[in-house]
Amino acid sequence: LFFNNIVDHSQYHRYGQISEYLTGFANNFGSIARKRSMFHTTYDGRTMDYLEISTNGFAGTRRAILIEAGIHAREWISPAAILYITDRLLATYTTDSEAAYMLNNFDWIIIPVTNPDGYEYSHTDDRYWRKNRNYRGGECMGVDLNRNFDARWGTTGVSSSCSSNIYPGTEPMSEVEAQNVQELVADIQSGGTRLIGYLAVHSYSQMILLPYSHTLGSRPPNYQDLDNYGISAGNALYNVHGRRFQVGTGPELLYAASGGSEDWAILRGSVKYSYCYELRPATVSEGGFVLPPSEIVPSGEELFASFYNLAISFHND
Ligand code: ING
Ligand code: ZN
Repeated sequence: LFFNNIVDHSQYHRYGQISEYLTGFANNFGSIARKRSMFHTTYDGRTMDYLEISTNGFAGTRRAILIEAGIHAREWISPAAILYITDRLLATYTTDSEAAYMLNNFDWIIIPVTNPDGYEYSHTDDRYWRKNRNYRGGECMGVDLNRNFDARWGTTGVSSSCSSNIYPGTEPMSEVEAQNVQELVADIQSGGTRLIGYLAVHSYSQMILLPYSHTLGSRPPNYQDLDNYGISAGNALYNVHGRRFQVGTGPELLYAASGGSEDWAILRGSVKYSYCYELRPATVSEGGFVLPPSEIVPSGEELFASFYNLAISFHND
């Protein structure tokens, strides 16, 4: 399945290649897709590239859905599945009713790799690297970007040891990657609440996590809708390849964790619907973070169906 002959979905790609694919999308679908770079470059000097898709001329009047993939370096299926979805949205939107629905009712902001330095490091040095590559001296390298956001920062699910995989940084939003996301969301939201959905994509566990992640003790005001839409999106996903994704909050299904982008999107970003997907596989014995590349397309197919289902729920809200 190579919708445009742009992206090779049979393997995982390096960051430079992924960035070139975004260029390819923008070149081939220039009237509806454009490539952008975020304001700050990363610690290792990379640009954080993303794609904007709009079928009404980027007028900024449509509601928008943001996809945040690859914030954790080793979760390679996340950028890969999102490249599949991006390719399919662009290549089939004139011929397929699902892609048309998604693109004609929403603008999409797609960040395929939200942690480019860590992602590259997981290719070159350490396949199990998770954090960014902000140097902090001695043994201490890297901040867990999904603990760095300004959402009950530092209160649960973190370690103050800077060598820990769940080190949240020195203060909320201390990391340029998180700042970039914050500024992008502020840009989209300027003048209102245009950004209606925030979809963070991780692996692994096969789950759709609902906010809040930081504690079991508090729920967003629209929790019942979030839960209903999540269950519906889980059923849509199941109907593609029979993979069951559990639906519930982080603390219910895994553990409590503060400073996550999913919570931040609601608490600070004025986003109405926020979800955190944990893609294939279900368990470490099925590969954990090291998912065979043959599963990129099936994983992308089921996630596409799930996002389509969410788009229907958001639109009918
Ligand atoms: N998982 C998420 C993490 O950041 C998570 C899971 C998010 C749990 C939010 C609880 C709350 O730890 C991965 N795969 O990183
Ligand atoms: Zn993750």
